[in-house]
Amino acid sequence: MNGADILIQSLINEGAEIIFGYPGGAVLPIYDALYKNPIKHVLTRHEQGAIHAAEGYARVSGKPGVVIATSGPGVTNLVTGIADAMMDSLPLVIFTGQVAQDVIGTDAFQEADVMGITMPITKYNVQVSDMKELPRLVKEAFHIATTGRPGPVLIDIPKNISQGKAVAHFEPDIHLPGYQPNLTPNYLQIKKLSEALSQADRPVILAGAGVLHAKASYDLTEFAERYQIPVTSTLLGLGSFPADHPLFLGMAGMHGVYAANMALHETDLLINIGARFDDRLTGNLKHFAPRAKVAHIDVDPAEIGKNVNTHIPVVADAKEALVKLLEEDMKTDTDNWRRCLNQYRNDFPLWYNKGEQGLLPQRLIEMVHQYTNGNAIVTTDVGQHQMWAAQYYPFKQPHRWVTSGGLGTMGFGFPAAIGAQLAFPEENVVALIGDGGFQMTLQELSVVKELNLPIKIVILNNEALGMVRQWQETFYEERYSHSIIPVQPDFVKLAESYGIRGIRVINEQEAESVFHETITAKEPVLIDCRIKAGENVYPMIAPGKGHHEMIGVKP
Ligand SMILES: Cc1ncc(C[n+]2csc(CCOP(=O)(O)OP(=O)(O)O)c2C)c(N)n1
Ligand SMILES: [Mg+2]
Repeated sequence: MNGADILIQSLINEGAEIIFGYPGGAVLPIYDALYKNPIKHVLTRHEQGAIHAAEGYARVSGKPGVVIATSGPGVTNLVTGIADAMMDSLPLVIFTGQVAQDVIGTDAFQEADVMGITMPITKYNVQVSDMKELPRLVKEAFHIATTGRPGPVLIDIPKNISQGKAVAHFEPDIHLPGYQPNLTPNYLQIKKLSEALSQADRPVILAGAGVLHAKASYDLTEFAERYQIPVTSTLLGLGSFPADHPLFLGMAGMHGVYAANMALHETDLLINIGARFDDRLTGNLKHFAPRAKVAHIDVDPAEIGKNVNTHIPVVADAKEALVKLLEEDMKTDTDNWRRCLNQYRNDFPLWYNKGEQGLLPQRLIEMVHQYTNGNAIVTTDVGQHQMWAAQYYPFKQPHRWVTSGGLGTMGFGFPAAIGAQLAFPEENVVALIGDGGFQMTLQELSVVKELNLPIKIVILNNEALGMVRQWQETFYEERYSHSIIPVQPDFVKLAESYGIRGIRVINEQEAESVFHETITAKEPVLIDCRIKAGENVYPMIAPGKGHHEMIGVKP
């Protein structure tokens, strides 16, 4: 077999169902192998589209997303997506073409230092130096990407390797002595956490994406219910606990719900399960959870104590830790605490100016929620619309929320919807996208048409880089420097030029009837929603402030 055939056979052996990619000189042998092989390949129209689609696929399915790109510009076009997957712990296996081994280091045509460029943004990267190693490297790549804390793994393949011939052995042993993720919690730490819980008056759980990666949502629900512990979540943790559950306080953080942020401020035992304590969640660390004993369950030991001083570290898979905690027998009494938080919830709920003229973005998301019965897979881009989606589309189930949390990548949401739809062809996938971000990856409309993917692209069009505009209004005395978009394409005609149905809505009534008619239709539709310009996301923790200092909170 040649190296490319060995690669494709190794992918099939790993159970890969679909590859997102883009061809070029250094991967021609691999594309030739794909020509002969039935494995499904989706040709996106830009490598960034391929990698975000793979992320969307991985996020909803839990399976690794597989990507192929050529050397040089092919790889550099992947960089944003690799960094995004690294920040949000998404399992990807990426294959990049490289110039032939004898010209590496000569500035050969389309040569880039892929290993150097991707070293800090991959969980692991390796360049193949011997073709016989390929089956083992592929197996190890899938293993590393999907175990412990998931992440992107990259294999760089020089062209002479994919072209050359060898006899391959397809049952390689994995040999990774330095990589042994610890999944099982230390018993003494579980004991300490149980004791702290039985002594606590005001415990709260902070659920992060680690709960989702560990598929531990049901264990989390059981744990919270058994001990009547209120639950809040990070942006990426949404869906890990049912949003309609009486113990759920809502999302915490910069645009979180007042009750959730006050729970973090007033708690005496903060149980972080699989969250990174990033700055958008914690606000000013000096004011973060000032009265709390902090317990942190995380499969990645490097996370513990990284940002927040931690009293009870538990290095473990979230599910294994919760199962062990459920074996303990504790007494808790959280009646007063829950009464207090319910009071906050009732007194300071999310609000918007319901009576106002125009199409309000918050109302629009509520309508999308209503017409999809709260069951859609929702992807978003980055900006105001992302925060409104997080606030106004409550998820009852896990693995339906696809957003770029860590890197905050504009251009993510639309291609991610393609990957999510390919993972679950029968599900209702709605991409909630800003007019700015859509213009970064809209070329993938071509893929939607080609594969007839019934994605609904809902553009929350405020003719602005809304989140930038909001910060300029609030913190830069309304100096709107380069945040208003003066010229836009006609998004309806744009969709039509790709052969996709496009509809414009300018008020609530139109939006209502269009969502009613199209949001669960079996064909792709782009809906250009002209939302009220100048609307802001509230409440908010301003930069440098603590959870107790939120602005835009209204009784
Ligand atoms: C690739 C990239 N460039 C710049 C930014 C900074 N940024 C964050 S939100 C935002 C505005 C996004 O505008 P739009 O897509 O229209 O969404 P809106 O905020 O209006 O809902 C910008 C420029 C980013 N997050 N990603
Ligand atoms: Mg916008």
